[in-house]
Amino acid sequence: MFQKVLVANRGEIAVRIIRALQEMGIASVGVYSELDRDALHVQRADEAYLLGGPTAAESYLRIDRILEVCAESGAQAVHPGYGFLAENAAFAKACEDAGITFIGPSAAAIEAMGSKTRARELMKAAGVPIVPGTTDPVESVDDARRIIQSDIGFPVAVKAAGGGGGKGFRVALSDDELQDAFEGAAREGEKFFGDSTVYLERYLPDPRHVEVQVLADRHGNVIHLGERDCSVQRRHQKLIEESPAPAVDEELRERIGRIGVEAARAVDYVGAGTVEGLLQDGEYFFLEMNTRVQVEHCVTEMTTGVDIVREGIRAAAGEALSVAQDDVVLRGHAIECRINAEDASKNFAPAPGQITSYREPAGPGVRVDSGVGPGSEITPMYDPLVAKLIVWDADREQATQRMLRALAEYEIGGLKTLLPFHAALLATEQWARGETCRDLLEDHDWLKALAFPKAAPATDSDEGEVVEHAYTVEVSGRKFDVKVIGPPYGGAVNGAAPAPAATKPRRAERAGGSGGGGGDELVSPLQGNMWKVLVEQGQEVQEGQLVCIIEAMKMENEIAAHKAGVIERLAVKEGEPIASGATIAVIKAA
Ligand code: MV4
Repeated sequence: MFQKVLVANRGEIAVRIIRALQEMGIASVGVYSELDRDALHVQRADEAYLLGGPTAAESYLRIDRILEVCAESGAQAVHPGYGFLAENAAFAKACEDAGITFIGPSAAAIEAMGSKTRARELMKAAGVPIVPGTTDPVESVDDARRIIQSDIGFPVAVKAAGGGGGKGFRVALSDDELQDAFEGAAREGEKFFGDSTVYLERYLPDPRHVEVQVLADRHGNVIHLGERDCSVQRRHQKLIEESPAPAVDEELRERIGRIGVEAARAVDYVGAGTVEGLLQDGEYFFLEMNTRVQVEHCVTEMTTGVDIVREGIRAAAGEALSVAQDDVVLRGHAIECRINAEDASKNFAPAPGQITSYREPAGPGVRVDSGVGPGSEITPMYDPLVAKLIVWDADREQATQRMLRALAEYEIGGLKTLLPFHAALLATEQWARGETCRDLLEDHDWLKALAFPKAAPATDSDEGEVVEHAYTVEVSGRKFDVKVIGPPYGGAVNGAAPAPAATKPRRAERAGGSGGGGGDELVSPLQGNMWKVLVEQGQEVQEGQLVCIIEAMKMENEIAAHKAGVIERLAVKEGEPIASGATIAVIKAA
């Protein structure tokens, strides 16, 4: 077994891996960017090294520097987590070449699954069912039209070969949408993956996203740990995951499990991996394989009791899996909610900022995997995941009740998060019936009802400032919670106050924190590239109307109008970089 492992990641997954290492008696080496000096994963690691500047390119994506830190620290292996370098075959290869064990599959397996056309070809050959369509790249719109006419029919999905997770995915319902879909998918493929190759699949109108967790070692053992349902997603970002899948019975579970195992065997997989697929009308199709540990691995850990991260480390070190397929027993039901720093009422706009007060839920069946604490800064530079809240209970209904209880217990001050969104969604009939909730996630009126309490109008000087103080008082032996709203006092607010969260300045929200303040200016809450501008100067817009989409960290972030009015000035152009805090538009009340 390794004595020392470098964790090439940040946030909750870095903390998760460090915890596994600690339990295994392995020393951990953390790495960080200039923005992450005070981050939790840095505090938790046994030792930590600066990688470089604030952007991912200057830090967590620097292969040369990470290998240098391995040499400097004496780490024998690297755990990549998810994102960043996790599915970078060149990194796996560079590790191999440097004599460092990459905790994951071979570079060849990463590469095979990285090309979606190659993966489809391999799976087809291995007898794994794929979504009907092409396994070869489609060269032109005319070729696509021919293939659709003879084999696939409309509607059709056009997907980028270098894609995955929905990037470079377009739908053409009929022939007149084909050219746009084809060119759109190719353009996105080029932009995000440097590869404009596309392929075609039959478009399934209402599938469920069902994936299966697999584990493999170097001794020929490949097992599966059952499936997860990740159908609650928006713009291809998963929001809620659960296991077992509501639409999967014992017979289908075995079939999906076998498909996962066969897919892994076909590429000589080693470690923890996930085979993603679509389930429609009892038919299951391979979609892609993620050659890494996934965000949602925790729900499977809860239902199987198997530590997936630990098994991945064992496998990389050449040890056999500690469980055989027959030992795997699924018990109860687990649900995971992704707690992102986003405002669901504003089209899931990013809401970075500093966490003031912070208290995690606890109690029976509750697990929190987070990378933050009080005072942590959620920067727009990295992904918006603050924490994952996972619960377990005997069945889906009770797990849902437990999740609602845990969400209510969770206190994250100073930041807008998806906590209220999850509480609202899990209370719906649609969720109770096990539906995919796709309509709700696009229902602007429903989402708008989740708006955070409006801040009082801005004041120019501190003179008119109004703050809210919460106190607990006892009157004749009975406890009352009172709120006093008025000018701030100069006394010690922190020391004697009930909790830091109780003192909440009621100033106007910082424009940067919400995508809009009390004024006319709509400012960018994050740094990125202007991907799409959907309004024109002089146009009238409604509050909450989509203004533009900013691409940052491979995520599309929708920016909505912070108020109704007329676009007096439009300060952005598609394709241009935009800084955090920069003006997008000036909207004057009509
Ligand atoms: C599809 C599809 C329909 N037909 N492929 C791909 C990435 C993943 N994020 C969702 N993907 C889909 N691929 C074909 N051929 C529909 C989706 C899809 C989806 C699937 C299940 C549950 C929710 C979904 C939300 C958006 C898109």
